[in-house]
Amino acid sequence: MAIEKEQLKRMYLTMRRIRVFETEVNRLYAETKIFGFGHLYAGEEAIATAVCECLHKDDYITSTHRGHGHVIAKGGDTRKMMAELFARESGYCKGKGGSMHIANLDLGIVGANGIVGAGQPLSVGVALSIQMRKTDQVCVCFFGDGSTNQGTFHESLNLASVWNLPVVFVCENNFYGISVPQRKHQKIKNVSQRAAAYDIPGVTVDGNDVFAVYDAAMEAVERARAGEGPSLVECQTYRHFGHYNGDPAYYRPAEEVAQWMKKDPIPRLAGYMVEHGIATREEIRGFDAQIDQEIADAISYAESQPFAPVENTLVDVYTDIVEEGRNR
Ligand SMILES: Cc1ncc(C[n+]2csc(CCOP(=O)(O)OP(=O)(O)O)c2C)c(N)n1
Ligand SMILES: [Mg+2]
Repeated sequence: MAIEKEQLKRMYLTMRRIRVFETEVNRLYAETKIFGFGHLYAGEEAIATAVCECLHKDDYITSTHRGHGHVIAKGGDTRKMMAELFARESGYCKGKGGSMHIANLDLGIVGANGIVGAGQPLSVGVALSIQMRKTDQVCVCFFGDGSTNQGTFHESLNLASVWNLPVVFVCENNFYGISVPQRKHQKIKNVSQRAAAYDIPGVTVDGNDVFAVYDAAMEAVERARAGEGPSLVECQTYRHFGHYNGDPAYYRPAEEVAQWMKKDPIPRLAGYMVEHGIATREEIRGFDAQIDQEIADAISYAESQPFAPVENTLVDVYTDIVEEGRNR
């Protein structure tokens, strides 16, 4: 499926936006400007970008603990995201969700999720609601290789298959679940093999190739939108940082890291654009400068905002101790 020139430039900008956001967030954690755990998406940008390019604004996504890239690709505002990470009131979840809980229903972002394997059943629920409301929306469910050993993965694929639900399961196989390599946590080579057990289509693509992801995702999205049911798209990739911001990832062989760095999806796309006359090197440098500025602005904005007030700590929290009129 052909991608228009302007669309490709937009995709480059999105990938670069995710990369700079994550690189800066990594620095901000190290400088203790922000706190907690940050699971960075750098290296995996082609997946969220290409998949979300196949979606409409009113389509849904479910996400993971490594969710910043999904939010940005689905149209999230980097200022509101950064404010959330800085625990400021103007963040997406009023500064109370943080990195692992960014949600925004206006953008169809059902939420990042700190519980591995929790996004799959959520996506089935969303897809069931689409089917019951008889709209042509779809739900994309992003998840990692490690989560495919959870019961929730199997239950969700089974139910989505049996009920023919409009959901696209997108596995971001970065070959590790924390420090455990995929070959030690499951015997299958490709996660997509598991589609056969639920009689749904399953494909494996190079997740660092934005075109390969786009083609596979578009086919699955169109199938779901046409009422033909779920698919499993496995995108093979590699994270540039450790599992989380404090992990130096010593368990990964240097040679393996070096091999994957050569397949970095961003220079790959830039190279393609230059080679095919879609953008000049100078234009690419202009795009990079534009994104650097945008993320710098997002950080200044976040730092200028007031903290989430302590008295609102229990507001909007489902587990609030019931106090008349407070928990809405
Ligand atoms: C139910 C549950 N079990 C364990 C954890 C701890 N945990 C956090 S991330 C992670 C690994 C996830 O690996 P994968 O699904 O491949 O995603 P990746 O981090 O590689 O993107 C684990 C085990 C958790 N958060 N939730
Ligand atoms: Mg993984």
